[in-house]
Amino acid sequence: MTENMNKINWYPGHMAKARRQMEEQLKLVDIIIELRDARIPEASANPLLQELSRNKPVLIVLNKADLADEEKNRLWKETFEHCIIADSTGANLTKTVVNEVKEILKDKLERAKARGIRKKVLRAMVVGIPNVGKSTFINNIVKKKVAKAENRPGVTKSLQWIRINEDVELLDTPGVLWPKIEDQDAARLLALMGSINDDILDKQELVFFGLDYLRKVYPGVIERRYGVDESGDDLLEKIAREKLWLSADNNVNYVKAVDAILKDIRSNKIGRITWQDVREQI
Ligand SMILES: Nc1nc2c(ncn2[C@@H]2O[C@H](COP(=O)(O)OP(=O)(O)OP(=O)(O)O)[C@@H](O)[C@H]2O)c(=O)[nH]1
Ligand SMILES: [Mg+2]
Repeated sequence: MTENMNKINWYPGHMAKARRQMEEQLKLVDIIIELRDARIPEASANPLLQELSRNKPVLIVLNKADLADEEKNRLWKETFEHCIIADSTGANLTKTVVNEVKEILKDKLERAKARGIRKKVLRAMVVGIPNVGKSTFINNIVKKKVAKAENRPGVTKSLQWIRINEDVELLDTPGVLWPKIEDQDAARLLALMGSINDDILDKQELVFFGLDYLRKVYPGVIERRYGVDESGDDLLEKIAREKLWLSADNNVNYVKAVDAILKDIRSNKIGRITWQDVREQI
């Protein structure tokens, strides 16, 4: 048995390549727009991206905010210097994002103007972990389906510049994770939200973890969704029996139950849930 057995890690070749290409493009970029998953604002921060973004201003977008706890969205927003809360599948975000970018780059724009450069195109690189919604966010901003978006990680494979208007260009990038995920609590949350290829995951373990967190932090939500008493060690079994996720011989069909619950957790079928709290500042 190797040391890494059962560890969650996913770093396919296209991510390493994307990282190199993002580094190359970085010199053309005025600002980085980093999408985080509002449900896991800390675990969805990629250390590689932090390295990449050195010296560039960063606008944090807490995306999928419609799936996260509204109150916690507000608390998280306060912890970042520049941050917007977004649902990229919802109302148009162009104005909010363009205004925010211009405000952050105000000094730079003024300097350009002073040097007689009339029109400076602002270039923003949109980065973030797989499946966080980068392509959807860009489509929302350009009001067109220019970037392919699907509900699985690893859809965007190459970099693509997209023009919003005469002032701003965005660069869509593939979601990148990092070669070795040291923090396995973060890895588990990434997996639970669907940012890691399901084929390599122990989904049952994820669901146990998920149900446990829900009954601790959001008491009542499991009961409301599945109509079962949420206490006890046999919660998964109780849910499966109540929902009739059974095999022919009347035993619990764990594969079916686990897949169904995981799907519910990833959409907002269980409710708006945030899986990480702002830590107390010491
Ligand atoms: N509810 C909700 N769903 C979203 C939001 N943004 C994106 N999605 C969904 O999340 C899934 C992934 O979106 P993509 O835009 O493909 O994500 P991506 O970050 O480009 O993914 P990769 O290219 O694989 O790295 C899609 O099913 C989107 O519809 C959001 O703000 N709220
Ligand atoms: Mg994409």
